[in-house]
Amino acid sequence: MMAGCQATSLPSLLEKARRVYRESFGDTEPEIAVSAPGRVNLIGEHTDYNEGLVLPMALPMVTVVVGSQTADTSVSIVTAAEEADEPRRVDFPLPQDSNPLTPGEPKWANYVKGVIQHYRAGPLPGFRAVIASNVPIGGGLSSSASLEVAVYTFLQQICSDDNDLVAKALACQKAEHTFASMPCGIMDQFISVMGKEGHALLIDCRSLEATLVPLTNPGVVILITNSNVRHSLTGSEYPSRRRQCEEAARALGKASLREASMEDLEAAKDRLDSETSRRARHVIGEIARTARAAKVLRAGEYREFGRLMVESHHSLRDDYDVSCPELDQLVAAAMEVEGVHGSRMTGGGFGGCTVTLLEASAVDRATQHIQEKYSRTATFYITTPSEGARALSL
Ligand code: GAF
Repeated sequence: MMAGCQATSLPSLLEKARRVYRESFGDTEPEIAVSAPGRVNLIGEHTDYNEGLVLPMALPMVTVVVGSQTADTSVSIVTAAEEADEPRRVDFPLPQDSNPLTPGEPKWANYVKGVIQHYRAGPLPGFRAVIASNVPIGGGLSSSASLEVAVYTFLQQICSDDNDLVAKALACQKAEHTFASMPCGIMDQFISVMGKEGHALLIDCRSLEATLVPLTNPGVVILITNSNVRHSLTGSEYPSRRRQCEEAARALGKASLREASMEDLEAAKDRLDSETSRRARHVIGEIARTARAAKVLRAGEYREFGRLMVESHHSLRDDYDVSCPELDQLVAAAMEVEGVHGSRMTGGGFGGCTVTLLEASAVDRATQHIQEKYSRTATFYITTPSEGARALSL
């Protein structure tokens, strides 16, 4: 699955989680194991919170939760992440109406607490669990959504609940809004819940309906390149882009930018400052590009799909201002290689990864060329569309 870097395999990740569980909880074995994937978005960036279209796929990289129900009313969670510079264990009582959970320290535990607080299919019993993940943190591949969805899936297992999948994605999104102060759209949680092996998913973020788009041609490869510039979306940039989009929609008299056309934008140009207008131009253009991209991908028109990817990158760089010099370098270098159809930044931006669509025969020369041209050290992952959250057997 990898070029340049080997992500821990699922069996080793699971084994690591079990070992940490034994070390943390008196040499007992966990009874339940679940996993939930990270994602890469092929196209449709910063459109989800504008009720637009997105086209992500679930990754083979996952967050795993192993654990067991207990007889009391407390929760104990340990992270197996070696690089954690915060305490690796948290213990707290289950929330009650009179005593809800609130965000605090350590930060990694907020995603877990948020999901527990918003889990509505309860009542929850006490439990203890260990979390292990091979989704790169801060790499723009949705490590947080995979953690939220994995925790939710674990809670479903202990409550024997097979709740509505859309409700599950929405509860995890709410956890991120309220416990991580990140006003994200629905894409990351949705794909982590619903991903399907061999398919990307065209998600309509207005109706929350999704259509499978097959992606199984062995001659075509999806390459993720990590810039190793760490992105963080909890700062002011993501919320301010979201606000600008809402402001643009209001000025255009629309419920969301999904309802707006380029003509509407042109007609309203005196009512919008130039920056807000560029933000809206990206979103309106990107929604149309994503609809077309899904169509041409289905038809196997990879060159046209690649062209749309590059157009998307330029729009994110020039109109939405969420790229950075490192991501631009990686895209430019990829596009110099014969056999590369397209490349773009993926996810929220300001660092993280690019996604590149290329011929299988071009992988070695592409990774070599990109690394030669890149001013830092890149990490490469050759990846395939994978399954959404699921229970694992122990
Ligand atoms: C982040 C958010 F979490 C998503 O909801 C989406 O807005 C994405 O940035 C940009 O497309 O991953």
